[in-house]
Amino acid sequence: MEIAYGHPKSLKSIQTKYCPGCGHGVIHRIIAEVVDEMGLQSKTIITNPVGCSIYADMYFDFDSVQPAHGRTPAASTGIKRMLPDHLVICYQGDGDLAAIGTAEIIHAANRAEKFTTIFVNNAIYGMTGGQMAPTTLVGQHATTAPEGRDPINAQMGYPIRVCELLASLEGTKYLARGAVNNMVNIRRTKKYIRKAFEAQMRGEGFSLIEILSQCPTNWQMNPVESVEWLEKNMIPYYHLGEIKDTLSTTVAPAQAH
Ligand SMILES: Cc1ncc(C[n+]2csc(CCOP(=O)(O)OP(=O)(O)O)c2C)c(N)n1
Repeated sequence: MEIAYGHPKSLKSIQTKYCPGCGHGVIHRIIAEVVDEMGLQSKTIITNPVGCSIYADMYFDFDSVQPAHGRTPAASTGIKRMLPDHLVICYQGDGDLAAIGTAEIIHAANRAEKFTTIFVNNAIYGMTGGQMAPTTLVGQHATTAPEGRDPINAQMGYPIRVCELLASLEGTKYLARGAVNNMVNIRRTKKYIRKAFEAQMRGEGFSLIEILSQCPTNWQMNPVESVEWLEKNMIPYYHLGEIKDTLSTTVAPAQAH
């Protein structure tokens, strides 16, 4: 009961600016719960991005740095290298990570930097009012794709599957994709986050958890419709699960009989 209804210490008790139905608030909460469960509040630093979660530093009750748009992996690199015993969280939207910051994340992952990226994929630019993101689905409407994303006639490109793209890099240790559309997926996503944070604290890197998240305002739906839309359209394209797991196992090998 206390876990379900209590408030994580790592999250301040103030109302967020997020729209009704937005996934950022739930994602903040599960991150804060994991930080509390691991007893890391005083050792956690988040680099929070330009995007809707620009105010995340007002909500998390641990240290933060706000880099320029897309540059969170570079900032996280510097922080983690200087403070290797700290938990460094690189929080990014899909515009931040997969558009303006593409080079940053690819090279940080390829260098096997030992921080964890939380990649919030809501298939659109939220903060600036619904422009097409690299993750926008084919046919999905955006202010910059009023007829829907069209990779063939309008050469708008195809939606990028970031986990699968990064999986080919030797430097990536753990890549998983979750969602915040229902309790089962929220709990599963929290497990992925915990696994990545534990690996980071053992000194293993690079880890990234992609989280499919609702953006009812810019998808022009109500919160319930946005959850249904995510289930029907995003999950079939962005498959959920652990995409790559090359972490050193802590489980003893099975006995031979
Ligand atoms: C250098 C720079 N270029 C462009 C912008 C404008 N800008 C602010 S937020 C944003 C997109 C954010 O989208 P995303 O990363 O998907 O996060 P969301 O808001 O959806 O959570 C853009 C293009 C900026 N602030 N700085």
